[in-house]
Amino acid sequence: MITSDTNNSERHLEIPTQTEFKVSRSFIVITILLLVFYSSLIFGATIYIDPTNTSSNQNGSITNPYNSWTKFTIQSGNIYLQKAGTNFNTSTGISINGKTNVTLGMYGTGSKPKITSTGSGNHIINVSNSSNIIVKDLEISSTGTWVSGVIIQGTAANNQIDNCIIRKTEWGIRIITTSGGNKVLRTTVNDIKDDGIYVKDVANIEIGFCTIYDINKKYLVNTNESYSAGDGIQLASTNNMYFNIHDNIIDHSSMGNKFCIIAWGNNYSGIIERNTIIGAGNKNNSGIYLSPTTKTVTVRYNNIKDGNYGIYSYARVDAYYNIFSNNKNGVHTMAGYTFNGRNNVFYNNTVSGVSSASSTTVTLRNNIFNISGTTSKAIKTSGSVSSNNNVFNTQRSGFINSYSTLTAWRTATGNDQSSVVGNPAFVNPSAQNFQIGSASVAINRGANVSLVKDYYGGSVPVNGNPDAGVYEYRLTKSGEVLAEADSLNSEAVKEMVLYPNPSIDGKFAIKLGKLYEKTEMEVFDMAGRLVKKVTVTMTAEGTLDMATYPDGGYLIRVDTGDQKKTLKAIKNTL
Ligand SMILES: [Ca+2]
Ligand SMILES: [Ca+2]
Repeated sequence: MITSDTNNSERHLEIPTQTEFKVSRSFIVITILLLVFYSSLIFGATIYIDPTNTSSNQNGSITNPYNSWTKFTIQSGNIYLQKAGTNFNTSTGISINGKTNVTLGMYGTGSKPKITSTGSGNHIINVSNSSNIIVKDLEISSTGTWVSGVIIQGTAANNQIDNCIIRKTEWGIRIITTSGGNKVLRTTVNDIKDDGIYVKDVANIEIGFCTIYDINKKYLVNTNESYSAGDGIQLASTNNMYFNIHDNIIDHSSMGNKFCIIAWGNNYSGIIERNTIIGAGNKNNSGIYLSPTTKTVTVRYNNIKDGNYGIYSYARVDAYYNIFSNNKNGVHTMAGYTFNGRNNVFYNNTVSGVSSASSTTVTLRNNIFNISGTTSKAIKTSGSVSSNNNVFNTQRSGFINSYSTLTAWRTATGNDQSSVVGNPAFVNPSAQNFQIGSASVAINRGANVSLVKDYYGGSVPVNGNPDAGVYEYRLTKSGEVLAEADSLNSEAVKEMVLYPNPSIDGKFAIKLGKLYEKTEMEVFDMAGRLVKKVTVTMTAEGTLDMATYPDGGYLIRVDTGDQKKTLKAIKNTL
C-alpha cells in the first residue's frame, strides 16, 4: 500500500479508514498517471507516418498513421517513423528545435522512405539546439533549390545521421556547432552543388562508413574555384577540433577544384583512416588538404589516388600503411611542417612521391617508391630529410632530390644505407593490389618502426623484420601460409570486417570476404559467457541483431568452416 504519510512507516500496516482509503486511491491514480507520463519521457512514444494513408481520424498509430509530418509537433523522447517505400513532399522541411532524444526513421520493409523538398528553402531537416537526435534510414532530397539536406546547428551535441541518402541540395550535410559528439555514419551523399559534408566550429566529429561522390556540381556552371569550391568533407574549427574520418569512400573525380577532405583551423588534430580517396589531377583537385595546425594528423590505411596532390600539408603528418597511387604528387609538405612516412607505397605519382618546401622535416622509413614515365621523382625535398629501409623500383636522373643513383645519394647525405633499388614485385598494381610476391626485394627490408598491423589487416612483423610497403609477406617459399602464433590472421580472413562499430542500435554486419556455405557466429559478453549464437548460410555477409542485449563490448567468434576469427563489437545506444 502506498501512503502519502512517510513519517510513520507503521501506518502501512494499518487498515485505512474510508477517508484515508479515498486519499490513498486518488494518490495511486495520480502516481500511475505520473509514471505513465515519465515513462513516456524515458521510453518515448512511437509515432507512425504513412503519406499514402487516406483514412480518417489519423492518430499516428501503426494501424492509422499520420499521412503528413505536419500533423503533429515533434516531442522530446519520441520516435517518428515513416513507412518504407513512401514519399513525403514538403515545402517547409522538418524542424527539431530545443529537443532531446528524438529519432526519425523508417518502419516496415522496403526502400528507404523519402522526404522530398519542393520549391526553394533552407534546410530539409533542421536540427537546432537539440541533442541526442538520430536521423536514420531516410532518403532526403530536393526537387527545387534548398540549402542543406540536414543541418545540425546551435548548441547541439551527440546527434547522429545514420544510414541515410542525401542528394540534390547545395550542401548535403552541415554541422555548425561548438558542441561535440555529433556523427555521420553509413550515409550516402551525392549530386550536391557544394560541399558534401561541411563541419564548422565543432569540438569533435566522427564521419564513418559514408559514400560521398559527385559533389561540387557548381563546377558545371563555373569552373572558377572561387565559385565552385565544393569539397567532399570540409572541416573548419578553431575549437581544438578532433576529427575521426574513417572507412569512407570519397570520390571527387567527377568535378574539378578543391579536395576530397579539407581541414582548417590552427589547433585541430585527428585521424584519417581506411578511406578510399579519389581525386582528379587533371581537374586540379586533390585528396587531403591540411591547412595550418600546430598539432598532429594521423593518416593511415588509406588508398589515396588520382589527385593533383594525395596530401597537401601545413601540419605535422604521421602517415603509415597508405597507398598513394597515380596522383601527380603523393605527399607535399609546406615550409615549417613535418612529414613522417612509414610503410607507404608511392606508386606512379607522375611528378613525385614525396616532396617538400624548405624548412621542412621529412622522415621516411619502410616505404616503396615506384616511379614510371621519364620525369617523375621518388623524393623531392628541400628541408631536412632522414630516409632509410626504403625500396626504389628504379634509379635514374635526379630521382632522389638531384641524385641519379642510390649510391650517390648515400654518399652525399648518409641516407638510405639499408635501402635498395629492385623489383617490389607487386601482385597486381593495375588492380590496386599492392601485396608483394615472393620475389620482392621489399621482404624483410624494413626497420622496426613500432607498427603492428599492415594495410590488409595482417600482423607485423612476419618472418623476421617488417617488410617495406603496405603488405607484410606471409607465405613460405613453397607458397604455404606461414604458421603464426595467432592463427586468426591468415590470408582468407583478413578481409573480415565488422560494421558499424560501435553500433547504435545493436545491429551488426560482418563482411566475410567471400561467399561461405555456412557461417556460425557466437557472441560472448566481456565476462566470456556465450550469449547468442547465429548460423547463416550461403552468404558473404553475416548479420547480428543485438538490439535486445545490453550496451557494452562483445566478442564475436566467426567460424566459416575453414577459418575462424574473433572480432570485437561495441553496442552503444546512447
Ligand atoms: Ca568547400
Ligand atoms: Ca617480414
